[in-house]
Amino acid sequence: MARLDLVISGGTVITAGDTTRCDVGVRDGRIVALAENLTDAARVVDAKGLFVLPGGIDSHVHLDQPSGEGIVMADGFESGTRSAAAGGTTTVIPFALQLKGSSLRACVTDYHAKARGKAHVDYGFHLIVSDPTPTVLNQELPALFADGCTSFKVFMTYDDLVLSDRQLLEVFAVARRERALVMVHAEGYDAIRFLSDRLESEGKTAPYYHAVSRPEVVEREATHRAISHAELVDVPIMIVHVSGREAMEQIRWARAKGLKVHAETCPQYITLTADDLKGLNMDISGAKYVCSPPPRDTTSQAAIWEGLREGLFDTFSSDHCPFRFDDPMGKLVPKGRTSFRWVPNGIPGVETRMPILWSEGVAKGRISANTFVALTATNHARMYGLYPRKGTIAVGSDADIVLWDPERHETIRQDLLHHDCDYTPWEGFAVKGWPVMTILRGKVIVEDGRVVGSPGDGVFLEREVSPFAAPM
Ligand code: DUC
Ligand code: ZN
Ligand code: ZN
Repeated sequence: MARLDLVISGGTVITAGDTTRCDVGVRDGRIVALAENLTDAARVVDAKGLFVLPGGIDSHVHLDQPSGEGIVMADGFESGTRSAAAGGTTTVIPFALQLKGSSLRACVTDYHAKARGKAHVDYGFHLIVSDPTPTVLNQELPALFADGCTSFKVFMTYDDLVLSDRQLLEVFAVARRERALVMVHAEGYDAIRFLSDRLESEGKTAPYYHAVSRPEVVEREATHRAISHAELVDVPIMIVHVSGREAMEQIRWARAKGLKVHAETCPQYITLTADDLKGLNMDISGAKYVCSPPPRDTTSQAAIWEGLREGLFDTFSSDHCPFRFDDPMGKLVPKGRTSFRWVPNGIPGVETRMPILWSEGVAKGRISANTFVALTATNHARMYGLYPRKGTIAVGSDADIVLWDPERHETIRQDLLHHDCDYTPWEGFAVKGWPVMTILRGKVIVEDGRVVGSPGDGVFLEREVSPFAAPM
């Protein structure tokens, strides 16, 4: 065999299906050998005592996304993917958002320009459809799917994004016809508006009331409605960022009827609660935890674990949606606006996603290491048309690998992280298990917490049609 570029030697290779002691041989950015005693390589990395995992895939992150007047997202492609790489993630799929009144194609062109030459890890784009005009539905979406953006998200809430039931049905029908995978943000617009108005009129304006304005029933109702629309049109859907039992019950019910409903959850729903939004005595610091759906309570966390164990959840994503805290363009409620309603929704988490799931899941005996790999990498690749190029360790796959030290203790702190956000919701959170090396297509890009790769190492991924999209 010709000389290898890289050998990862002496580690334990973990995939979604297997755990094997073997070396990994890499040439030209791909895995070319899984065998014992590989030695003839330009570089040999000693992985004794470490786990060798597929690089993480985070299929739900927001980078450099327009976020409303006067508000700026903390991370663009450079800092967001730097943070991803440091956390063991080698592929991200952020969202190219259509601004109402704009062409979706133009938004995607802009988004390519934002990403080009900046990314430390590979990336694809989901689309966000906010204005489903006939041109968007019949020309732009089909053309963008053909260009490798094979999934899109729709919202059932937010003034700038919400689609009516009629519009949801129309975009679902296009997804069926074109074989795109639809992701749904399931929270009901009118119920949130009603509750928010009532809370404000009672003077309940602190960040905590964000959680009160979006109770589980609001998520449950929208989840049921999305499922019913998908049933009418006969199209599979993915319910993203599921926060607790109520929405899960709708998903179980749908699956029992034979409907193709997929589900994602996130670190916030196994580690945070609505009480975190109270901050210090109901002050603005609670805004650091404002995200949607909001974190619930410890009973919901237990329900989410049940779902992670039983396979209800296909993917575990960060929903990294970073806004700086001490910044008038971030979480600090913009001038003259006085309630939770104006706090931008979202928290940073692309770097802490894998350590949190490993520590709370694998180290605490709740899930196996193989399930961890499925939830953080393999299922994302399968769901979004990247498998087997990404998401596994197999001959022929891209050599996207993270070396994982299962014994390493860390305390998550802002100064450890690589994002451009100015806080982490997990400040002081102790974890066991940490990524010690990240490799992208055979190139070491993070070593012992130091980012040694460069912006531009990551490339755009044209994704295949999802095998979970509507059948031909
Ligand atoms: N939905 C997301 O997916 N991310 C952040 C905010 C939101 O509402
Ligand atoms: Zn959402
Ligand atoms: Zn999101």
